[in-house]
This record gives sequence, structure tokens and C-alpha cells, in this order.
Amino acid sequence: MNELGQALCAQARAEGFDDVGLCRADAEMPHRQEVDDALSSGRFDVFPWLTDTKDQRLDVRARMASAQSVVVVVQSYWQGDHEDHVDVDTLAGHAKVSRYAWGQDYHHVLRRKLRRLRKWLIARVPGARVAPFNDVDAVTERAWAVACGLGFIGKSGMFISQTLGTYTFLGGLLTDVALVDERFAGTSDDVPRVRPGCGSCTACLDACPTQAIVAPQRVDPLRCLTTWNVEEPQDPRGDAFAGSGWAVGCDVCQEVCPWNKFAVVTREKRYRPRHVSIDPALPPDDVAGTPLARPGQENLAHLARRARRGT
Ligand code: B12
Ligand code: SF4
Ligand code: SF4
Repeated sequence: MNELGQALCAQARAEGFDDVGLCRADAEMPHRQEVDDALSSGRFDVFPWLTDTKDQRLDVRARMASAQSVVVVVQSYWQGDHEDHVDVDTLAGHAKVSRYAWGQDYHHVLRRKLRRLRKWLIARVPGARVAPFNDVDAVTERAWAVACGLGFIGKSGMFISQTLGTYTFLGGLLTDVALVDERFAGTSDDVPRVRPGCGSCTACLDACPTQAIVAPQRVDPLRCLTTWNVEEPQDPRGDAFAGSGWAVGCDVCQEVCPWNKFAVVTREKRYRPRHVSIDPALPPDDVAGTPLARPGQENLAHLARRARRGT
């Protein structure tokens, strides 16, 4: 990367991101063919917002034609081992909530930091185009995290950082500012790739409660609990996976991953648990500003009951 790229990375760390990398926007996106196959398979049609934007998800320059660089940031949300976790309480007992949903909504946290980073870059390159992305934007973030040399895709499908483990959020910037030298045009030779590090481990494939990891790195969204208890909480197809114990999201493929011995407790206080338990009978705005707003307070009682069924 060039000097400006190095300064931008330093600034991203100063913003509180735990890792950051960048690469040329014309570098080949890792797993491009696999992502294309997956999004064309029909299995992802449950998320029309994902399949309808396939072009951009396969090529960031379909999102910003003038893009020169992709910057990816990584932020740990690992809260450490403690009893202070979040549950959904019902009369029938507890149902679990995935760690990513324990604190405040990460979209708000990352977006604010990314907007500041955008301002920083524009102050140095007046007139620059700089577009932040985080989760809901049509950028295949895990692939670009790999392209930026920040880690590898585990058999669980999770992006794994060798220094942070799997409990991380991703986001970044797409910009027309050149942050990598021209001599690397069309390649990712500037960025050493991290070799996949699963070895012979199959813990996540074996432990997934719904056998959603159908092959290494291939997660079937129609079997993953998160599809049914976060994205589509009212879809009756989710009933097929009742009794998992998970009311919101699922952490099993991360809980068993040996790379999480490297997980570091997040510096972001806003990801620490705010509630010890959530009563689904509370007024709807109780979950405002947290990821629990995505499935919705009105669905929590149903999700918790379904998670408990059969247990
Ligand atoms: C749609 C979506 C989902 C869907 C579908 C998941 C899926 N595996 O596709 C559902 C709702 C099920 C989901 C679940 C979760 N998600 Co999600 N999700 C997304 C979203 C919005 C798009 C992902 C996407 O494009 N999927 C399509 C597939 C094809 O692409 P992919 O998942 O990136 O797959 C990569 C590899 O697996 C590989 N690949 C895919 N298929 C194949 C096949 C072969 C043969 C090979 C070799 C490679 C390969 O290619 C891709 C790029 O490297 C991203 C945000 C974003 N904009 O990227 C967040 C994101 C991936 N999710 C995230 C999180 C945290 C989760 C959960 C952990 C939440 C939870 N605790 O419940 C689970 C994890 C489930 C899992 N094991 O993957 C984080 C992941 C961070 C990380 N460290 O990896 C992201 C990046 C959001 C963010 N900004 O932080 N998610
Ligand atoms: S999040 Fe849960 S259901 Fe989804 S792939 Fe991982 S272990 Fe399986
Ligand atoms: S649990 Fe094992 S196989 Fe799965 S992602 Fe982690 S190291 Fe890889």
C-alpha cells in the first residue's frame, strides 16, 4: 500500500477497529465463482435483497465504477466468558441469544466510525468518492476481508482472523482514491493472502444443530437457524428447526471453533450485554438500538417458545 493507505490504516486503528487492510478494487475477488454459484442456486432466494444485487456482490466496481481501492475493517465483539449473558425469558424457561445481539446494534457503531474515516480521507483528498459499507450494503465482505489479507474463510463459512478469532464484525470503505501502487493493477500481489487454517478439524460441521454446513465453507441458508430466527421470524419453515434452544441467532459454529482461543475481549463497551434477560412482554421500544429489533420484540416470545419446543 502507499503512504496514504498506511496513514488511513493507522487512522482506522485510532478509531477503535481491531484490524484493517486494503487492496485494489480490481483485484480478483476470492471465491467469486462460488459466491456466484451460491447466489444463483435458488437457496438464497429467501433473501431477495441479496440475490437482486448479485452484480455488485460479485464486483465492487458495479457499485462504484470509479473504485480504485477497497478498505476492510474488523472489529471484535467477543465479550469474554461470564455469566452476564442475554437470554429471552419465557414462562417455559430461557432461550439463548447470539453474542452479536447482546449489546447495541453494531451497524450504528461501525457506521459512525466509518463515516469519520470517510471524512478523514476526504479531508486529505478533496473531492474523493468514499462509500462506507457494512453488512446491509451489497459488498461480499468476507471475500474482501480475505482479499485484504486479514484472515481466511473457515469451514464454518466464518471469516477467521488469526489474531481475533471469529467473533468479529466486518465493514469498510470503497473509494476512488488509489491506496495501492499502480504497478499492482489487476492483481492482489501487494497483499499476502492468509492460508486457510482449519486443517483436519471438522468441529463446526459436526456441531451445527441443523446440519447447515453442508460442505466446507458452504452454509445452506435454508438450514441456518439465523435465517429463521432473525431474518424471517414469522416464516413457518423455521418450525422445522424447533427445539434448538436459540431464540435469536446461533453461535454454535463459533463456540466450537479452536481459533476462538485467540479471541480478544472487545474494546467496544457498547457490545457488552445491556440486559441479563429480556421479557418478551415488555413494550416494543425496549429492544430499540439493539440487533433484537431485527427479529422484532413482537416476535421474541414466539421465537423463544419455538427454541424451547422439544427440549
Ligand atoms: C446473508 C447473510 C447471512 C445469511 C446467510 C449466511 C451465508 N453463509 O451466506 C444468514 C442469515 C444465515 C447469516 C448468518 C450469520 N451471519 Co451473516 N451475513 C449475511 C450477509 C448480509 C451477506 C452474506 C453473503 O453474501 N452470503 C452469500 C455467500 C455465498 O457468501 P459468504 O457468506 O460471504 O460466503 C463466503 C465463503 O463462505 C465463500 N464460499 C461460499 N460458498 C462457498 C463454496 C465453496 C465450495 C467455497 C470454496 C467457498 C465458498 O465465499 C464467500 C466469500 O469468501 C453478510 C454481510 C455482507 N454484506 O457480506 C453477513 C455476515 C456474513 N454475517 C455475519 C454474521 C456475524 C453472521 C452470524 C454469525 C450471526 C449469528 N451469530 O447468528 C451467522 C453465521 C452463519 C454462518 N456460519 O455463516 C458477519 C460475519 C463476520 C465474520 N467474522 O465472518 C457478516 C460479514 C456481517 C458483518 N458485517 O459483520 N448471515
Ligand atoms: S449459525 Fe448455527 S445453524 Fe447456522 S451454520 Fe452456524 S451452527 Fe449452524
Ligand atoms: S471449527 Fe474447525 S473446521 Fe470449523 S471453522 Fe473452526 S477450525 Fe475450521
